[in-house]
Amino acid sequence: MKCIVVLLVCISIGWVHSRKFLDQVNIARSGEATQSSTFRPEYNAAAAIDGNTDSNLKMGSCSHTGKDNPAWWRLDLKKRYKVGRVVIVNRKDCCSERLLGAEVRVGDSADNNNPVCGTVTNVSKETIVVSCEEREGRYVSVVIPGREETLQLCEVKVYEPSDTSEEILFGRFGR
Ligand SMILES: [Ca+2]
Repeated sequence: MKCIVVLLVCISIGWVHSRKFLDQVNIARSGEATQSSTFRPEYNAAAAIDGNTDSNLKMGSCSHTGKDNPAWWRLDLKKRYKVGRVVIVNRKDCCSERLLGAEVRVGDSADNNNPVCGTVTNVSKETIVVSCEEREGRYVSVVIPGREETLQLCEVKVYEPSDTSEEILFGRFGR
């Protein structure tokens, strides 16, 4: 009997936490994206916030700049938010190394000149999670500083602070 009670309590706690994951909203979806240049019209900045995490460029859901210095992508959240995590889905069918050194910046400056909250140092996995530790701002930028480069983002998800990772549960299929 005692075991059953303990089991039910554990299931209940798990369910409450699961709801918490499900309720977390990707605030990037309601923002507006721009980028330094657009390689082809179908690779526009908005492709990185269309809710589709397909990492094959040819599927038409990745943003892709020309070769710029610096190459950048910027999301206007339309109002100030505290940012907990930024989840980037990198291009996987080719050229994932182009994202190395990219900085995620959060702040109120519309020219990308905001504090850096994380740098991409590993592109071995297509999903990259950057913790922004509740930095506040209206703009989230991804910038590749210091070299001429192409910036490709198959999805960028932005979450307000939370104590958990939706990616663990939903992975690429997250909202
Ligand atoms: Ca996409």
